[in-house]
Amino acid sequence: MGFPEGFLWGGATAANQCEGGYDEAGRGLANVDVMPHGPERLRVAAGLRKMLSFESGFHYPAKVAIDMYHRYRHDIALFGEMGFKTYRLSIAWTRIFPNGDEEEPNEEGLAFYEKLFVECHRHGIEPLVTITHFDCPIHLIRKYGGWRSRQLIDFYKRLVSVLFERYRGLVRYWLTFNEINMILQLPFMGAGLVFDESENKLEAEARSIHNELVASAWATRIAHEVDSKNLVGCMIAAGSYYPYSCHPEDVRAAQVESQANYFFTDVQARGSYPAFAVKRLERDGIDVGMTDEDHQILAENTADFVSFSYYASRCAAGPDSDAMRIPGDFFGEVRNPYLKRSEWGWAIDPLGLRITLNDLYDRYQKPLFIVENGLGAKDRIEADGSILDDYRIDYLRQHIQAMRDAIDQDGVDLMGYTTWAPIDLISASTGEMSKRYGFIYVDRDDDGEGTLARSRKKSFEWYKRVIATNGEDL
Ligand code: BGP
Repeated sequence: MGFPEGFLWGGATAANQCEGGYDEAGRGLANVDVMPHGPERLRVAAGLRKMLSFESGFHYPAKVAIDMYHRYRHDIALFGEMGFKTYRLSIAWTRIFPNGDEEEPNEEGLAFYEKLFVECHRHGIEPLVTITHFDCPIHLIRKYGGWRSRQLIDFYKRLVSVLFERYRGLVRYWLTFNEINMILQLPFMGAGLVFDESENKLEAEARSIHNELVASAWATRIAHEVDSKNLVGCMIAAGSYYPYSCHPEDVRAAQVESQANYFFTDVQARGSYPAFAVKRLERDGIDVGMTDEDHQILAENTADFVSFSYYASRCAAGPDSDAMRIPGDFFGEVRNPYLKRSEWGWAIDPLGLRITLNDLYDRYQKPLFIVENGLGAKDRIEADGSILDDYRIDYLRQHIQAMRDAIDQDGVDLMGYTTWAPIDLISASTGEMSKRYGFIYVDRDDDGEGTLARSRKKSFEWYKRVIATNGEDL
């Protein structure tokens, strides 16, 4: 009993949040490069602000990030020391195709990731590669309007074909789009969308979503054609919706919210638009541009496994409810009174992870993979240089326990678990360093100052033991 043999323990990062080296070896610029830190960041992420530029006077964290571009050997060695079985990382599209629409890839970019994957294998670590983690080449945004354009499907197909060919034998596990459903909250980050005031925003979003879903299905097909050993997963930001109360209006509100969330994985794991989505599009008078070929590609190329991030459960209430609402909250606007929250207001709910695992497994009956889970917190350095992050250990311990219950008692098929993030990096939502997730501390502050030196926190030894005992010793 307990975690199955071969369970994939590890950690997850994203290129723009850790690599830096934004203009090295022929790399082009992406949307995530021009997102400043501070309050302006979320307006840009939401597509409400015209793209900024490096000259604007803001601090752009992705320029240097934690400099993993130059330090990956050292960082991967630390992951190896913790006993990682897998390391989830993302490819920066603009290292491979600097503009996104070239015919030929950039050899230096391809060579970089090849070295990185070889390094992983030297430490017995299987790479798990996210093809796009919130990145889209700026050129594709300027020239084609981002994922609004069907042409991006072709550019993405070219990208994935190059990756699958080049990394055959080095990479088996692939994810097509990180948190594909976050396009609803973060359309610039998720799809390179910047809105004109006159534009039908709903339609632009729906078309972009459709194009990404079709691109994802093509990627799955090409991956299997290139190497039958390839396994391709879809990926959403999960977290089940609870009704605020048993009032039917609250229950219905939770159902509607979860359908909107699961819509993405419904298409990716089942191969067609669910009935509620078809009706919704009809009601809104939106045409996503579905072709006969799209229908077929979606139907024939469903994901091999369903992966997701889990930070919090969510809560929904009917329009007349007296529930407390938090405008702009990422994880649902309704505050769950039974849950404690992190310093950033994210609800902490380990049992919610077991509930989410059951929901997803019931819905899709495909293997699941938790590819992000963790606690963003401010760390304090003690006089002797140590960092005693018991709060992080407690959070992870409770979530791992919930996973074990889902496996042991509910029979959920879970392939692996990668924490977000094994090393401190730039936060996606704030663009700052002080929201830390790592077992490894990085000396860098919110203004981009610091030596970038790495050091082990208390949680480092703890996670190492968890892996060594396959989740027995928590
Ligand atoms: C997810 C993203 C990650 C990551 C994480 C934590 O939405 O996939 O990129 O950053 O959330 O969020 P944050 O960095 O905002 O704390």
